[in-house]
Amino acid sequence: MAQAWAFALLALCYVCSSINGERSFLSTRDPAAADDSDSDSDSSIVSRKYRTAYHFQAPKNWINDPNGPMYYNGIYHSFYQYNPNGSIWGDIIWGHSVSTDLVNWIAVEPALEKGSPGDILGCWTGSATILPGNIPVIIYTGGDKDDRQVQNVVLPKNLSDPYLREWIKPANNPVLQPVGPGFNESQFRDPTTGWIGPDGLWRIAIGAEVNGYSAAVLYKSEDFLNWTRVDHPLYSSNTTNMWECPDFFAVLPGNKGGLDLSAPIPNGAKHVLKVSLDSRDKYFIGVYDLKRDAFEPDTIEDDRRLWLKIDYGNCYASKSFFDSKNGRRIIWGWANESDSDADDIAKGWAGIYAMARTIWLDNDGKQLLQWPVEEVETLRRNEINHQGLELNKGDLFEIEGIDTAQADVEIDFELTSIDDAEPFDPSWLVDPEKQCREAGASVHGGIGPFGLVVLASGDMKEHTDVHFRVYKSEQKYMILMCSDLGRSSVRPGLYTPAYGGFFEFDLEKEKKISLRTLIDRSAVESFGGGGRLCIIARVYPVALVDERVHLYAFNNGSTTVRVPQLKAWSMATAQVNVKKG
Ligand code: DQQ
Repeated sequence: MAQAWAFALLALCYVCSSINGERSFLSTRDPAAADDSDSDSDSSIVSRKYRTAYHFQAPKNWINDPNGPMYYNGIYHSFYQYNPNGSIWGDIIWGHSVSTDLVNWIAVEPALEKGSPGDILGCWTGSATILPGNIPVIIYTGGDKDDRQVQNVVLPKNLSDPYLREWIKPANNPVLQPVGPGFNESQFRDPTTGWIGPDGLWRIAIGAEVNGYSAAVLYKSEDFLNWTRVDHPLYSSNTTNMWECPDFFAVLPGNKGGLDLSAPIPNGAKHVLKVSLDSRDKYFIGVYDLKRDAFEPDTIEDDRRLWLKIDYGNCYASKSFFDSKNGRRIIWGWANESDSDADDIAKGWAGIYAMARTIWLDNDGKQLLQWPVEEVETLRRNEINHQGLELNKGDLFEIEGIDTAQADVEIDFELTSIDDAEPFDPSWLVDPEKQCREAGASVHGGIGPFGLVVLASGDMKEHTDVHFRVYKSEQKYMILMCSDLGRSSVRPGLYTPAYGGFFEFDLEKEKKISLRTLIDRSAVESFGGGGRLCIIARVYPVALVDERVHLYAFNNGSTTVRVPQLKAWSMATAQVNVKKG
């Protein structure tokens, strides 16, 4: 079966791509080829078929950072940076949606509108905290008339409204100003959720540039209204630009349960500081020294390209919260469009969120793991199941019987031998995307590439490849995971990188490398190695609009890989902000 598909597609691809010794069934990256789209297809960017069916998005217009996510009295709240007037960034206020399951959302009135002295220029990113007495409070950044970044708070007008539709700005605003030696007034934003220290006082951290350093500056307060700056930051670094959207939380190694940062933290817990910079969300794992009231990473690399990332693809400004309903920590981040501003204006919308993910710490305490919240599985329909497949070098196996534009795929790969693993070069770690660009799905390797080809056109001119390669390092195996958009669309003018990252894998112990991919029209969100490495990508294949897209499992490495288990489902369309509450 697999062989048959390989031969059929081989034949097609010999026609559609140039062949040399290192090329096979998938045509290689060829930027010039991106210009050969037929012009009839150009207007297809406005097609509703590019709108995701179960990822979070606004009813229309532009969204960016997730803000103040929280679970309160039976309801999940998603606030979001929102432009009420168009589909590019501007006029930012807080959109607001509510949900009971993190999958289906009801759009309610915007929670925050700009216009008071502390937010005359806009209501930017912030966080929610539940105060004693079960009172939620939001602290957020506003731009004042002098273009300074200041922090404001708002409280719900009516606690008995289950959706908390209206929020009141107290007269105390702005509660925090960028004053103090070394502050850059226009680089002081994005306060975290508050946590209580051993002295019973609230703390928050705010992203700031101080004396040219990036810092998560620390403030204390008794009442969440009057704040004092602590004389040292929670953490700072001289290796980067300003950190946007800091997020600070606690996790227990190997424990999927989440922790509430304001509750007593159990022994053995670690702390995580996430910061957003260089278009990526990077994080440190370490300890929060209560005596010094400061965070200390376990390890710190001077080269920030080596810092761990929440997601190695198109994901930024993520924010987490403790879900007291299910005792887990949930994170979500913003996945911007990869088309042009003109495309977004034509579409009338821009921006989605990665699926809400449960986030926890690996057993060895060295990295975070993430997995889509289990509620997303309620959308699964008509399961298909294959067992015991064998993929030899050059095989493509078509996965049929589901809606391949809207699907959830779980596939395990088992290696038949590890003898052919090529040596790992540690210098690759600084630029895994380069590796993914150069070692695309069509380039044969020792072990790998193997993985999924998604959103492929019938003629294979368009395809997005999510795949692994296995390398042998001195003591361990290193896995390169790529999500290569180089041939994702024949439309011109799109951003089509090859995203990628490396993770360590104990192949002798674990035997299988798992891949889960959520395909949602213009979103491809992948979880490798049980959630060790996540990549969300935005793609716009013309085939999605004009024809039917295809889905394959493939292997293009010398070593045969077994697929002991492959399950896939069509995904139903969720009710995402379709009706007003
Ligand atoms: N987006 C917000 C800022 C934040 C940035 C403005 C990060 O508060 O720093 O929309 O994407």
